[in-house]
Amino acid sequence: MKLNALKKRTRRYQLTAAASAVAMVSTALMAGVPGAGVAAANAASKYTVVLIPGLTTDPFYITMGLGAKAEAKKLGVNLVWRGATTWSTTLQVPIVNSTLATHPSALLIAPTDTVALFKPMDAFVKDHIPVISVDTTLANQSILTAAISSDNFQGGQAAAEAIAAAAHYKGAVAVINTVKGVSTTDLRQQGFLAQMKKYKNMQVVATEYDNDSATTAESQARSLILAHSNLVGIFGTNLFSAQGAAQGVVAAGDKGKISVAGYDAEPAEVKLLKQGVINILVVQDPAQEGRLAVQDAYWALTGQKSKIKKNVLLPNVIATTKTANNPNVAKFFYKTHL
Ligand code: T6T
Repeated sequence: MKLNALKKRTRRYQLTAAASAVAMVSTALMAGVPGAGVAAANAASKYTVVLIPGLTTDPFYITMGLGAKAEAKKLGVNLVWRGATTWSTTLQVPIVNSTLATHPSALLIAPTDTVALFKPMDAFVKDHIPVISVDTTLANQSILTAAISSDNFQGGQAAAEAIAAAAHYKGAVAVINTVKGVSTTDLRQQGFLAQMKKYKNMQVVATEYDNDSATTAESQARSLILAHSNLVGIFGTNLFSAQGAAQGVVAAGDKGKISVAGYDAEPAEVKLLKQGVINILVVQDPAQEGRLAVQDAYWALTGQKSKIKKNVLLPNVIATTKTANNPNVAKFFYKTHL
């Protein structure tokens, strides 16, 4: 399926009662580092599922790992967690390749590039190992057993609407994105730009790429503020971009003047949201993504493929400065430890 077709999908996930045929055994879940071997699988379980996140140090993926771990425990499969500590295709590809050498039962992965990861992931499929993308995905999804993500296009639209409303639908805005060629953040940007087009008195004056670094995003925000005196808002398309954008606004002394719409919800972002520096956070449900990915792998391995939904887009949760303390919102905020 084409990547942009994702945004048209509105199918919501369904949790089906987990199959109980396999006895519950303990789960192996370990923080991985580049070059480290796959964690020892529990010999008692028949299945070992490897989860390779975009990066292991990001609370979004840590929260995903927690959901996956809980589901693996429930289903009695071993879960191995390994990946690079920074967002890097150059680092992720060899990790994927070395994981294949261990012949896991299934691969769950957030590919760091829509194209570059196709071949390494396809090598699993050629080896009859099911592959499920979780969070990010490939441009060519034909090889995937399933693709689980959030509604990223809608999230970008929600961010645009929040900034526009705060500025009374007038003024200049900018996007601070991570890296080109990432399915999730590309779609968020597309959603944001599409929504902004609807406001005739608003202009998008810049789109920056921070390479997933909050420090870079902060200096980009400061430069944008200096360069555009009519700037009314910045959209940071992920955790690091949003955090950096907000810190840039504070450093420029423009809190309250320039609104920030961000993505995700790790502690520093939540603090900035409560302080009113960030106006809105588009919060995802990574724990649920992790649970669903493990469940799909289990179904693929146990002859229950008909239960798998090929494309799942989870709805976002919108957190604002006003709702940040609401327990129904706060329960979605991300965890920082596996
Ligand atoms: O926003 C998430 C994730 O959805 C995206 O694909 C990459 O960035 C995050 O991990 C947050 O840092």
